[in-house]
Amino acid sequence: METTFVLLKPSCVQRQLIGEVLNRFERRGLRISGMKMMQLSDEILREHYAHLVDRPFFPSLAASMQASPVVALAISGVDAVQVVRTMTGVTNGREAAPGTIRGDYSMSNQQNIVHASDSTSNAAIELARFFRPEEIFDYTSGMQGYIYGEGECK
Ligand code: IDP
Ligand code: MG
Repeated sequence: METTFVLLKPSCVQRQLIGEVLNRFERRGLRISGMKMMQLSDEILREHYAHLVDRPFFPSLAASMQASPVVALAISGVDAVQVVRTMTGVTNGREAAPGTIRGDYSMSNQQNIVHASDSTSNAAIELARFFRPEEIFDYTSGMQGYIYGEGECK
């Protein structure tokens, strides 16, 4: 089992798509192991998007991420990082494949509904940035035996 970090961006919250996007993760068989609504500070945004702070679009990106509260999620499953990244689709919603979250709900390179960790090491860093340890819950889904085959769920 692996846990990844997802942020439902203001483009998701404002468009009232929280339930719809959560439903996709749950229906896939992923487990929600942490969830909270929060308003992003300048400080956490600069850390989270440290690779983009020097880009000309950063002020606009920061404003879009602070336009409303966001929902931070810890999502668990076998290979959860890669599975969730694939479900998310490429950055630009106009180029994202239909069937992905961005490909189904976004027309934008910036207002692209979700953030998802891009590696297991970044997932660990991002989970620690947004959640205290006691806010992430390790429990077993009652449906686990029907979500994974025998021996598959390590
Ligand atoms: P990712 O979200 O697909 O991992 P990153 O390159 O890490 O993509 O960029 C983080 C976020 O920054 C994107 O999801 C998007 O909201 C925003 N972003 C990336 N490139 C641009 C751009 O060229 N213009 C405006 N916003 C951008
Ligand atoms: Mg990224």
